[in-house]
Amino acid sequence: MTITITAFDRSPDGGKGLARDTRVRWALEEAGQPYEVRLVSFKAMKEPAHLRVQPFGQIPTYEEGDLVLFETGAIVFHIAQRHAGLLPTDANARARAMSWMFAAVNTVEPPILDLAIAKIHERDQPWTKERLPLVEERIRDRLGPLSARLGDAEWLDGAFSAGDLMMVSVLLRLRASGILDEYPNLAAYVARGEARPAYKRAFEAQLAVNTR
Ligand SMILES: N[C@@H](CCC(=O)N[C@@H](CS)C(=O)NCC(=O)O)C(=O)O
Repeated sequence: MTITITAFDRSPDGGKGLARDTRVRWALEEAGQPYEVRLVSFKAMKEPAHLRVQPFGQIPTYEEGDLVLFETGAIVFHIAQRHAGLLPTDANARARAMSWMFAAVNTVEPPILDLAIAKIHERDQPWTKERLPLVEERIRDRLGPLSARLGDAEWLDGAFSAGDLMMVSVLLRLRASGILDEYPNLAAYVARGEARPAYKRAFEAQLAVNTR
């Protein structure tokens, strides 16, 4: 069955790979699954046809026959469950990988998003200059323990998993801020993720869309 995902017609990042379709493309590449992409404009994302697929008018989405999914955590988990390569076979190790997936989207991503919002959408607000250091501190509150847990390991819990795929994807958004480099083992962890052939294919595919 054909898998179709949605992505920005023109990503605001111009192809840096930070839009969330990249993590879905990456999961599909790791799983060796071909997919098609339906590009949507900002206007189309808020129209009824797209809202039926993604209630919040966002990308990415995932369609496979009758199955329609939104939320990257759910999409990557679905791909990981259906195909080998993204979740361990041992039940307990699988459950732990899921903990890292949730940690990525629920614990680490929110303060990173706050920083993007503060820098882009709230940059002209009179209180932004005062607020920024607080937002950055909340990111460090997450990266410190994450860095301690990773230590010298290659991945968060044994072999590379969907947990790492989500965590690396979330951390990538921090690179431009310089905060990631304060944690050399996390910067190296992200670089290991980016060095994976599947990531490179996903990155190139989204770049091709944004440089066409
Ligand atoms: N929690 C959602 C977030 C989706 C999301 O924020 N997508 C962004 C692109 S990376 C988007 O569509 N932004 C436009 C908007 O929210 O209007 C997920 O992980 O899928």
